Amino acid sequence: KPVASMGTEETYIMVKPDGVHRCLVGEIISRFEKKGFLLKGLKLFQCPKDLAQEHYKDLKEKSFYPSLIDYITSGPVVCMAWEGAGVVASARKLIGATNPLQAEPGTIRGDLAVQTGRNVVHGSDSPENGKREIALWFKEGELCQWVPAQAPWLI
Ligand code: FUP
Repeated sequence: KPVASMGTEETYIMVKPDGVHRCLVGEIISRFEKKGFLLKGLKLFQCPKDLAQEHYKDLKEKSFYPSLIDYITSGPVVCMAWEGAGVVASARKLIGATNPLQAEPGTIRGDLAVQTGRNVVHGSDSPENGKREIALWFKEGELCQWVPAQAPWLI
């Protein structure tokens, strides 16, 4: 079937190494599934240093940048591409504030994390960055263009 979802938005979501280590992968994936977004790509992946640097290049001048790169490359991450109307902003709401102590209860970080430097999950901050990050973390053959036959209303 052709890509009926073409034109809707995509975001890059990543369970960071602390989330994988703490066995929160299923819990985090579940939040996006239950919300009703469409999963387009998913893999467990040990991030090389150069990819981490490219992903976070806008933060290069920050004091926490070296420790951020060490953290993201410290163990496997779970890379995901999710699609849906308004998925970028909605996923950021589901994720909550960067500092987990300021994140609202009910959000992923609000419920599951305490430290900014260990905030369990990443979500793209704009549709442009969603596209950029999905292209950065996935090869073309790793993404599925599909429409769930039973639930086309999801997208
Ligand atoms: P977010 O978009 O919520 O992931 O936040 P940012 O893009 O501002 O920051 C990216 C990552 O840098 C955060 F997830 C954690 C790390 N960070 C720090 O370690 N210290 C800070 O003061 C800010 C961000």
